[in-house]
Amino acid sequence: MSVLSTSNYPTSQIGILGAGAIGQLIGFQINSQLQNQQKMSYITQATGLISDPSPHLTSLVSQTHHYNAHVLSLHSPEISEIKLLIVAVKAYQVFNAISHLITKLPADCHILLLHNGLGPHLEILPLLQPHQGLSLGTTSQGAQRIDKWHVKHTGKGLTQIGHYTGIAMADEYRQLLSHSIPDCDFVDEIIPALWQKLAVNCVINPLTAIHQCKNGILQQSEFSEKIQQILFELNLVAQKEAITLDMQQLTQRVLKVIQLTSNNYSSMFQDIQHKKLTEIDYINGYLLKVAQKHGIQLDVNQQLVESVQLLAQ
Ligand code: KPL
Repeated sequence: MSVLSTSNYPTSQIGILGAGAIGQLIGFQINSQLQNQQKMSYITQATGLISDPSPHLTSLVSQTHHYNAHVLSLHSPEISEIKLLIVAVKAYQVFNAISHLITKLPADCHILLLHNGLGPHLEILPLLQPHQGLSLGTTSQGAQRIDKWHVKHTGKGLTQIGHYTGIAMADEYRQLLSHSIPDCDFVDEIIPALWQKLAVNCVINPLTAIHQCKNGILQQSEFSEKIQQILFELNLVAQKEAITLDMQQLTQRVLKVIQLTSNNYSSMFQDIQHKKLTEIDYINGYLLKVAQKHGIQLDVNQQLVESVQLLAQ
């Protein structure tokens, strides 16, 4: 992997909103690409005095790496210098977080949303300043938070990023992200790529949460029909949105992710276990919302949403 010179990429100009497992993994990956001991900036909703953390990451080969980071609050003056904001909060937090931050960011700050599910890109459109650039992305890298500033990288995965609206991401940041995140592709058509990831989450997340199981259990034959039904309904809606999905490839992709992450507990399973809000409204719930717009009823996905909402009560 090549190392880029730091002069063009001051990390102080890159902010990561949300210091969860994926936010810290990406922060570490960007930081490792830079040559000198610059600090990553994590923006959190915390108030009051925040001391700089000493984050560390345990790699796939169990090596622990320490790196430098700042924590900025929403009121830190440094926010006005951020040129690339990577948003790695949960889908249901995106709108609120961006609405608090948007007027403090420079007008040319490019925003990259990186979360499970779909929908927040539409919610934040009215908040964007004229021409402000927005990219969307998805990653299937695995990461687990061991404690507040210690994250374990638990699985390799593909990261896809693409332009959505406004001014395109500056080349220097595209290059930085492609060089620092393993298996990171910039794609021309990000929305179909996000629908494919949506399909993965529409299957794995609610089924593992409802059946309280690891992802791998979904390989059992009793789940095959349900998986097909979920994907069939998803494809009906995708077609109405003029998104072409190859059902055979999509099924293979979902089964492959189940196999590759067989030992993991999905984020929705974990959210339910930890009594946290789930992203169901932005996964199967997003599908229902788009289906309703087209006058389609989705019985199987509707039932999944209701079951997860019941569990979450
Ligand atoms: O993205 C995931 C999640 O848990 O949210 C998958 C790919 C299903 C891996 O667990």
